[in-house]
Formats: sequence, C-alpha cells, structure tokens
Amino acid sequence: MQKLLLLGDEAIAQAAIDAGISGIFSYPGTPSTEITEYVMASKQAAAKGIKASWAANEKTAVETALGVSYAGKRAMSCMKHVGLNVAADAFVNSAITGANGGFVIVAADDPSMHSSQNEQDSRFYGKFAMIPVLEPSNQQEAYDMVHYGFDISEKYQIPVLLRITTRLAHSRAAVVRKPERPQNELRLPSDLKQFILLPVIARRRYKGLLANQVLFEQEAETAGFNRYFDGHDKSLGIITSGIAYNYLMENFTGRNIPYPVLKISQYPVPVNMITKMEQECKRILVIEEGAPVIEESLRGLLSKSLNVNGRLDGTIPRDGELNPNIVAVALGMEDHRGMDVPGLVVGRPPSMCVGCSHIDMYNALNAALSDFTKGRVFSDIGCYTLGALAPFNAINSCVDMGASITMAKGAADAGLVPAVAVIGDSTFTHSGITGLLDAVNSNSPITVLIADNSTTGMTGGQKSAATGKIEDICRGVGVPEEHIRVIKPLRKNHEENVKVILEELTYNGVSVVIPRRECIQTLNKRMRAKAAEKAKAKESE
Ligand SMILES: Cc1ncc(C[n+]2csc(CCOP(=O)(O)OP(=O)(O)O)c2C)c(N)n1
Repeated sequence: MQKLLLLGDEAIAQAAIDAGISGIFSYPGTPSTEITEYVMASKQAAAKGIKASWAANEKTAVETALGVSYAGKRAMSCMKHVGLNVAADAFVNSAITGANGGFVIVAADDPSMHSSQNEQDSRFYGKFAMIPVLEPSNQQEAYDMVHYGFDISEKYQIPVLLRITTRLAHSRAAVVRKPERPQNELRLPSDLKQFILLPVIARRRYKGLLANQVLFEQEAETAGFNRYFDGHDKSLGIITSGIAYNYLMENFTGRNIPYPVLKISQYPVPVNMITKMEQECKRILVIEEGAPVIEESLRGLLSKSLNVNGRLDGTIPRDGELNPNIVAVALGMEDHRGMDVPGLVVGRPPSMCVGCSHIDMYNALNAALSDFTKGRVFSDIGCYTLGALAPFNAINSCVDMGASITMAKGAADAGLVPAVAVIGDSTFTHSGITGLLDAVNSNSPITVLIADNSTTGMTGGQKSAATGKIEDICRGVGVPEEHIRVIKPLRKNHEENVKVILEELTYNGVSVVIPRRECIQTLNKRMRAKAAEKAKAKESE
C-alpha cells in the first residue's frame, strides 16, 4: 500500500477519507485545525463528494455530523479540547442517541497550553459519556484507529472519541494507507425513534449504553491497541498511554525494557491487563500525557494497596507536557536534559502583526476610555486578545469564546457603566450572538466592539461565518439601527473613530461598533495569489 509522510492531523484526515466518510464538520482550534483543512484541500475528497466545512461552533459541528450519522453515513467532527466543552451537550447526548453511520469525534488536547487557555484532558469526557476512547501513540496508529473507530462505531452503534495531543498532531511520520472503502448508502436508523431523547426513550437507551460497557471493555482487551509487554524485572510495572509510550521507548536503546509495560491506547481501561500487572509487579508507575486519568482509575481497580506512582504523588509533574527526559527522571534514570538555549536566541513575546487592524482599534478604544476609570474592557479569544499586552494594556478579561459580551453585561448590570466588550467576528458568530440577545433583552448599558477582520485570524485564516452578516445579525437580535456603527480602523481615521466609540459609550443601552478592515495576513495572501495568477496568465500569452 502507498506510504505517505503525514502530520498526525493529516494521518487522521487521510484515514477518514480512506475509511469512507461522507462529511467532516469542525470548528478551527489548535492543534486540530489541520485535519479539516487537509480534507478541504484533498482532491481525493472532492472527487468523492465529501462535504467538508467549518461550522459556526463546535456544537453545531457535532450536531451536523450526528445528522450525517443519523442518515446512515460516516461522519467526523474535529475540535480542540476546549471546543469539546462547547459541544458537550450534543456530545454527551449523542452517546444516548447512539450512532447509525459511523461517527468519530476528534478532540485535540494541548498539554502545557501552547495555544490554549487551559490544560484539560478529553479522556474525561469520553469516560463521562461512557463511549469508547482511542488514544494513538503515533501517526500510523492514528491512521489505523480512525478505520477501527468507524468499525466499532457501526458495530456498537455508538460515537467514538479519538483523543490526540499537540505533539502527535503536529509531528510527521510515515504512514501506510489501507484500502479505500466506499461511503455508506443513505440508510435511516432501523428504529426511527432512537434519536428522540424523550425520558421514556432516553431511559431505555441509557440502560442499553450501560449494558454495552462490558462489550466496550472486551473490545479494549482484545482489539490489539492495548498491549502487555512482559519484562523480567517485576520490581516495577509501567502503565503508559498515547504519546507517552513513545517517550518511554526513547529511553531504552533497542527498546529493551526490563520491566513489564502495559500500553493503553483504548478505553475503557483494560481491567484484565491491569490486574495482571498488579499481580506480577511490586510497584506501578503510570506515565500518561495530560491528567492522571488512568492513575485515578487504578485506585478503584486495584485490590491490594499497591505502590502507584505518577502525577498524583509528584513522581511526574502534576501539570505540563511530558517529554522523554521527564520520563527518564521518573524512572530514576540519568537526567539527559539538553543544554539550555543560549542567550543568542532571545525569547520573543507574541505581538500583533505590523499593519493589523486591531492595533488601530485599541488605540481608538484606549483614547475613548481615557476619561473613565480603568478595568472595564471584557475581551475574548482571538488575535485581539494580544491587546492585553503592552503597549495597549487595553483589556481586563479573556475567559472563553463569547464571554466578553456576557461578562460586560454582568458587570454593567452590577453598576460598572459603561462596560465594553471586544470580540472578533468569528468568535461573535461562535458564541457571541446569544449573549448579545441577553444584553438587548435587559437593555444593559454596554458597548460591543466586534473586531471584523473578515477571517478567523488566530487559527490561520479560516473562513469566518460572520463575514457580510454582522449588521444584519445585530439588527435581528434587536440592537437599535442607529447604534450599530461601522468604523475603519486606520491611523488616519483615529480622531473620527474615537468620537464614534465615545458617542456609543455614553448611550444608555446596547450599542455595537464594528471596526472593519481585512486581516493583514489574509490580505497579503490574497495579493500574492493574485500576483501569481497574473504572472501565470502573462507567461501563457
Ligand atoms: C471553544 C474554542 N474553540 C476554538 C478555539 C480556538 N480559537 C481561538 S480564537 C479563535 C477565533 C479567532 O477568530 P476571530 O474571533 O475572528 O478573531 P481574530 O483572531 O481573527 O482576530 C479560535 C477559533 C478556542 N480558543 N476555543
């Protein structure tokens, strides 16, 4: 079969195409974005008519994919870990409705918060929803697990969660492809009431989900992704999972480990394999990327009080991404940390691009707010969050997508008037609209700046669902027409922009100011593509 050099994200995307998906619906978020981008750019996917699109948010993405599954076809939905919080209602309930066509949800966790606001472990969500969870340790396994995930999803009529982490998503390795499968035919569920979660149906379905747990456990014992490797030195047994398995291997030349090793890549945890290790070994070391999910579950499983080391007792740091060196230290081996980065490479804090429209927006906002006391700007997640840094020091919060408007409303309702929200165009359609409706319904005195650079800039410039629609949405939600103001954030317009913002700050109700100018990165990209097209046309003349 063909061998390809792929990122972990790309391996998942290629596998989804080969495994016969009919649709992929996602919302961008590092480190998951490249999965959907790969399918969007794939000629193979286009030829197969696979639908690939960015949804307004992760919840709408999961629900759309569930609709594809309802229709009997295979679907995938991808997001970063915090995206699963947004999709959680649909995600957890989809475990009760079950799947019809195969349904795989990919959550990409970001230990050490390289580009995230928290460090959460999506395996908890899988356990919470009581569905099978797959956790690949390398790119090939990621590819294979997508095929297997669709298999068990259809076999047990259940959504499957594929959990990856940053290092796997963004590193490349050779991947051997499997034969392509055709897409499913349209085939509605045999029980047309299965997806109606009225209590009487949901109770029955929930009992079915509980009954299936034993089958999911058997799958985890027998599918071959969970493996027990024997070792002659039983003073220690090692349980490891996902990418952490590779970090363990890197510490032993020739991959010769003296201790028994249990590699867990499929959940629910394989109880029989764990019991075997408990019986054989004096002590267990748990090495897992993310939260101590396996380690905590051991506490309920082990019959005798065995010595268990891991993140919970500090043998491994409680937070942050693992690496081979941390694993070596946990094993009592030599600390082979490399040399420190020499002073030649100076750390570079993040900053907005030269020419970014957000710079002019913050200059105008800061000037407009100069006569008010500080601490009244609630921001959101996007490139404009960099307004927190010097020289702007312009914002006072960034919590989760959409929280700018709702927090400003809360603060205004509590008496902080005026309160300001700053939200990007993509974040506005992701989670800002309902908060704006709440503010309109209570006529809260807030001014909302919707920073419209007509793209999802932070994650690399994906299409924004808001483009061309923001004024209509605000009008539809009930913001008075005369308090929806569009400004062009440019240095030459500074005085005029300050005046507009100031006028709206003094309005005693909900006002919206839309600083609108294309993202400098997407503008440059567009210009380059145009120039290349022109040059090509000239060549062929
Ligand atoms: C729930 C959730 N999903 C996805 C992300 C990743 N993410 C961070 S900001 C952002 C959108 C940024 O776009 P926009 O609001 O238009 O602002 P811009 O970066 O273009 O200024 C995304 C998708 C996230 N942090 N949280």
